[in-house]
Amino acid sequence: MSNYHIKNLEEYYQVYRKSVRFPEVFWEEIAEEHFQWYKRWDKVLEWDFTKPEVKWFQGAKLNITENCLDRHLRIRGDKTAILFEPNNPDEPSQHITYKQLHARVNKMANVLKSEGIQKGDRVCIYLPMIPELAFAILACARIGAIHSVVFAGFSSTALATRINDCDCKLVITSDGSYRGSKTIDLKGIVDEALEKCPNVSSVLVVNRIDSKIEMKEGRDKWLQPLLDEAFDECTPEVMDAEDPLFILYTSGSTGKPKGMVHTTAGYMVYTAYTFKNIFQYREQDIYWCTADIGWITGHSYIVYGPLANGATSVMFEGVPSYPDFGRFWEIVDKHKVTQFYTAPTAIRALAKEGVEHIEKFDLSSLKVLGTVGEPINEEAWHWYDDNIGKKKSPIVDTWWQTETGGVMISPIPFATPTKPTYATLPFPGIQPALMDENGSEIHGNQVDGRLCIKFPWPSMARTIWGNHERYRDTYFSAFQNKYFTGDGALRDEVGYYRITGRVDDVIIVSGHNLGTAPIEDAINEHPAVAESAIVGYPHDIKGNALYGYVTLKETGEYRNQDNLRKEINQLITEMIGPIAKLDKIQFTAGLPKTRSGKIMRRILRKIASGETTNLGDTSTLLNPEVVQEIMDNVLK
Ligand code: 7RM
Repeated sequence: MSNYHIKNLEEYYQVYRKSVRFPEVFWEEIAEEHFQWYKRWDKVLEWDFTKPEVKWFQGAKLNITENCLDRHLRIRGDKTAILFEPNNPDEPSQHITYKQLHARVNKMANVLKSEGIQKGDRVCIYLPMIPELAFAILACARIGAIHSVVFAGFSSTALATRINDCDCKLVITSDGSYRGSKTIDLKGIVDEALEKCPNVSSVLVVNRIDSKIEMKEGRDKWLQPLLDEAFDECTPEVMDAEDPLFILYTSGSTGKPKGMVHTTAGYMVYTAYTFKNIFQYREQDIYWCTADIGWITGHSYIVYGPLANGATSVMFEGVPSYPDFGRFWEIVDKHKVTQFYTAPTAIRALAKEGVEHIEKFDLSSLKVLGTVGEPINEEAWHWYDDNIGKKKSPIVDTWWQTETGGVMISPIPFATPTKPTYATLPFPGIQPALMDENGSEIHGNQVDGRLCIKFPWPSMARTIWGNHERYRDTYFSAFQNKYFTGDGALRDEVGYYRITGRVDDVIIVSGHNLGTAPIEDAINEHPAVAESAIVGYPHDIKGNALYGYVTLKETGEYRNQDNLRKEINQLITEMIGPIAKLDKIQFTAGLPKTRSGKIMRRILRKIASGETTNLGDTSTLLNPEVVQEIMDNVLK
């Protein structure tokens, strides 16, 4: 009996029940049947959410790249592993076979070794969506180095913070990147960041755009000549199940970004198993996830999950709007994509452009459509279903997080009947709970509450790099003995979940998590600014947009200062990146506060969303007069 590929709803419930009653047996069977281990585990699971401590497959020895590469060579060595589609449609696609991928990863692993990188060292990867990004990730995993990929849209300050937080020794980057009709000077950003990173001793540079860049003597090297010289075999490092595989930063509602630490065996087992089921993956499929590998979606469902299954994973360098809004559909048609996985913000942006961009292309290869990153609204869901899936491809609305490593709540195509805006049912092994504000679990259906998970799953993050206490405080202190997701959810009459959104100060803009605190910190750096508060408000395409309320040190004529608006956004771009720029900035005489001095964001959120009458309970307000002033001058 193989419980690897779930085929219908009855089987789902059967597998799910088993995964809850006998979690260790359940995961052990999957781990045993589908992966290669140098040594078997001594114990499947050990856990204690009060510490918190979670260990899966303790005692096992493995290398994840052996599972993603070597074991495929004999049976599918000439099959395409990575199908690279460049930004420029006139540049040829690259079909990188498992054999070629293996050789290129091994070469890169040997280069890293010759640069002095050893097991446990941290390597920062700051690259655009080019094949070298996948090679670099796997090369680190090959030698047991811990990769920390930083999305190449982050600014030099954000990059420096991340490099220093986990003390990376080496950075892999490129001269620049293509983004639609523009190029971006990535190496320049790295140079600026490294002025603040004394411990980075070497930088390996991929030549992507053939630009003239400065190479710092003794620190910077072009990667290609080193690869040309390197041997194409590198014995995989033997890793413990719980050895860290990677660090990936995610924004918190306060403080600096959190370096989520994922470990080897559990992450591999869970991402591979979810990939296969959620996309109903079959050997001949061409799978495409449009995310950037700089986010968890790309780590788990462009690189590790698909490759562990021997799949063909499309990697797209460009943007949905270049050369025009038909690009995604052109690629689906060109490569006969069978599974397509994207974000609601992309769907909404494409829906706005009209169907003529779709009609030119044959989308009949598609079997499964996926969405991830934020709640999908009903209109976008139907547009996707009607125009892309032609009502015959199930939509998997997959809910999960950087912290969870893999998809947690999602339909299983052809098994779970879908329902617009619902992520539907927990994946086998996942035990959700809805909690009320007093910390009690809410049982039964047709209820809503805060979404927690009450039992460990293999791919959960094990800690925050260098700050286990923050890990405990953030995720395991709000509700006793449970992992708190930070999201709110409701459960309908049949037990389907609908994620309603964040209940903390994280705002999801175009699918990117942004903490309000770091943006406010950036604004407050401006010499003219006294105080600021950021809230989200609904936006047609981005899901949420950012509204900033800013008070100035010098009052007087403060309301219309477009230069100041530009300067503030410039500061945010420098400190975080363009994704965090504010859509609207209102200068105000003051911010509404409670008697204890807390900014009442709830009120600001309502005003930014266009609410003018029902502001809820304002009885604890210290300064009601500012609310009227803010409402009178709200930006439409
Ligand atoms: C994979 C990813 C995590 C946050 C999460 C939610 C939101 C993600 C959905 C969703 C509703 C979904 N990781 N979120 N997927 N909300 N429906 N299908 O996005 O760490 O970047 O973000 O994203 O709020 O907590 S993430």
